[in-house]
Amino acid sequence: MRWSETKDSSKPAFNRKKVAVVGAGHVGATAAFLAAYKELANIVLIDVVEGVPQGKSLDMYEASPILGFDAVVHGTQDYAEMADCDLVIITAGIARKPGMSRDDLLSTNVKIVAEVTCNIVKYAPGCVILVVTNPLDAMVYTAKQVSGFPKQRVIGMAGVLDSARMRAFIAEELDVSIEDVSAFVLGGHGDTMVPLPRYSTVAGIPITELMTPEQIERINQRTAQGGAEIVAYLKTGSAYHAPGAAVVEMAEAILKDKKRILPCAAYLEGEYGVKGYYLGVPCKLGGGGVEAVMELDLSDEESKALHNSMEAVRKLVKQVDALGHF
Ligand code: A3D
Repeated sequence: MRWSETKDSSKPAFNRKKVAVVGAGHVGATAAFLAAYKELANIVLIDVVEGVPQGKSLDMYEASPILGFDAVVHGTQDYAEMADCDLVIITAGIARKPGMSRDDLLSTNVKIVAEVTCNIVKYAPGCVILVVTNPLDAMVYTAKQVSGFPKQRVIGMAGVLDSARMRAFIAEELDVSIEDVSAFVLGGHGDTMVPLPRYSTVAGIPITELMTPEQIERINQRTAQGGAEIVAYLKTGSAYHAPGAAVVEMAEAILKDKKRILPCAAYLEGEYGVKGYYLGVPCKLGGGGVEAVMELDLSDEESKALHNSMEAVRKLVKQVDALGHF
C-alpha cells in the first residue's frame, strides 16, 4: 500500500483551535482532559515541574483511542509553545489546605500569575485569558493589569462553579434531575458570594416557590462553603472535577462563539455601581470573550450583599497593588 500525501504543506498541520492550560495540577489536567475529550481544540499543557505535563498529556492522548476523540495533547515547560493560542487558561499556583482561606494564597499566587501573564503577552498576544487561580477576583485583576489586554479578553472562572454547586444542592434537596435546575450566584469567589434564589429555578419555577426559607438558607450557606466542604474532606488540596468542568463550559462558549449567558468574573466599569474591579456577574460569553454584562435589577438586600462582596474583593486588590508587581 502506498500513501500519497495531498496536504498543502504551507498550511498548519491541524486546522483546529489551540488552547494552552498553564498549570498541569489537579484543575489544569482535569480541564485539559475534558476539553480534549470534547474535541474543543488541540491542547498544550504547561507546568514548571519537569515531566508532569509531558506525562499527563501522553496519558490523556493514550485515552483517545478508547474514548474516540481527536485532539493532540502536548506537555511542555516551554511557554513559547503558547504561540497562536486562541485561549490560555491559568490554573498555575498553590491550592488551599484545611484551615486556609482562598485569600491566604494571595502573595504566592500573584507572583505566579504575573509571571505566566508576561509570557502570554510575549507568545499569545491575541488570546483570551481565562483565570482560575485563587483568590480568583484578585488573580484575574493581576492578569488584566499585567497583560494590558482589553477587559473583554481577561475573564475569571468562579460563578459557573458556584452556580453548579448550588444547582447540585437544589436538585438533591428536591429530588429532581439536575437537568431542570438552573441557579445564579453573583459576587466575589469567597464566603461573601451572593446566591440569588429569586433567579434560581426548577423548570422555570423560582425555588422561592418550591422551598421554605430555611431550606433555601441552608442551600445558600452550603454553596458559599462549597469549596471548604471539599477541602475538609481532601485535606491535601481543593476541588478539581467540578472546577475543571466549569472551565470547559466557559472555554466551549468562547471557542465555539456560543454567546452563552454565564456568570463570569468580569471587569466592571460602572455596572452594579462597581468601577475598576472584577466581580462575578452574568455575562454574554462568546468568541470575543465577555461580549456583554447583564445588569439585573437587584432587591435592596441583594444589592447590599453584592456590595459587601465587592468590599471583600476591594481589600484583596489593595493587597495585590501593595505587592507592586506592576
Ligand atoms: P495544584 O494541583 O497544586 O496545581 C497547580 C500547578 O501549578 C502545579 O502543578 C504547579 O507545579 C503549577 N505551577 C506553579 N507555578 C507555576 C508556573 N509559574 N508556571 C506553570 N505552572 C506552575 O492545584 P489545583 O490544580 O488544585 O488548583 C490550582 C489553582 O486553582 C489554585 O490556586 C486553586 O485555589 C485554584 N482553584 C480555583 C477555583 C475557582 O473556582 C476559582 C476552583 C478550584 C481551584
